[in-house]
Amino acid sequence: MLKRIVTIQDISCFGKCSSTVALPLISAMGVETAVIPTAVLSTHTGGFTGYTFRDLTTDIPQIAEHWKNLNLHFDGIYTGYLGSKQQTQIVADFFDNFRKKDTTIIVDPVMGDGGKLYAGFTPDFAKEMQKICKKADVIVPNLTEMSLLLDVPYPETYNKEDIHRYLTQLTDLGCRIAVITGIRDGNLHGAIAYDKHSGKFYEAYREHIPEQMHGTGDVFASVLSGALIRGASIEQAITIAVNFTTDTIIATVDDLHHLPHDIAPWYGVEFEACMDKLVAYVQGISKASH
Ligand code: PXL
Repeated sequence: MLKRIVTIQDISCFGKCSSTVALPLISAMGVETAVIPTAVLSTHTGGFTGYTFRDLTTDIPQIAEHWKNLNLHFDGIYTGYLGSKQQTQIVADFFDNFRKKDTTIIVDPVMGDGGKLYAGFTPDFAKEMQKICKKADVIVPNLTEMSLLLDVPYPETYNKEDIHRYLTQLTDLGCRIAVITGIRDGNLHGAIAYDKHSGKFYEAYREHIPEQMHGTGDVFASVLSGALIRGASIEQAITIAVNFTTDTIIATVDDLHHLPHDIAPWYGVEFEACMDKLVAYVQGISKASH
């Protein structure tokens, strides 16, 4: 039976992030992908100036109401960039209305990166974001979002013990599994997860590519969501997400140098060139579980 996810995040019309990444990637993983756009922007906010921003806060409850009448069922709910603080309550209500016992809820608490908030966000957004992290099964912050959620300083340096402590504190917010992305360890780059049910930590790494590219967090969270819904364990899911995200970064490096140096990172990663790898990773999940 085809599995179905709904992803709740913005549409950035240009710039390959959020819904325009989640839709193709999760679909390629063999999972139907419904969308609820939280806002429509002409581009993402990570570099471009002068972008348009249409807030869709009042549309979301109406979409949810219609879907409730249709009795739609979702195997996964995956949330990302929200368009307003009020949307955290609306999304929390959506979880309550659509969660069945077999639904997996993945929250990417999108708020910032590199120790800085994204344009339009204030630190108090974190208190609101905690509300939906509490109701999630899996949360996927980067180090900046972890520091906002836990109200600790952004860690410029850290060791594995620090990350393990942050992860357990993140699960204390109420979710079962926390994954911190963008972890550096020498020449490696990856993610560490903690599952409070098993009490275990899991890690996945690939080589660090010293280039800045926008939208990689959304690639990671989308692939993680698709893998979990296809039945991967959290260990398999972070391995696939780290591998695929790194594949897309490597595929983009050459073309990056054909664009002006300052704007190139804004154009996102060339995940389109790596779809065959994604399909192969998904086939690996079925083999592992049969
Ligand atoms: O990639 C996260 C993201 C999603 N959506 C919008 C953004 C960003 C990050 O800058 O601006 C609109």
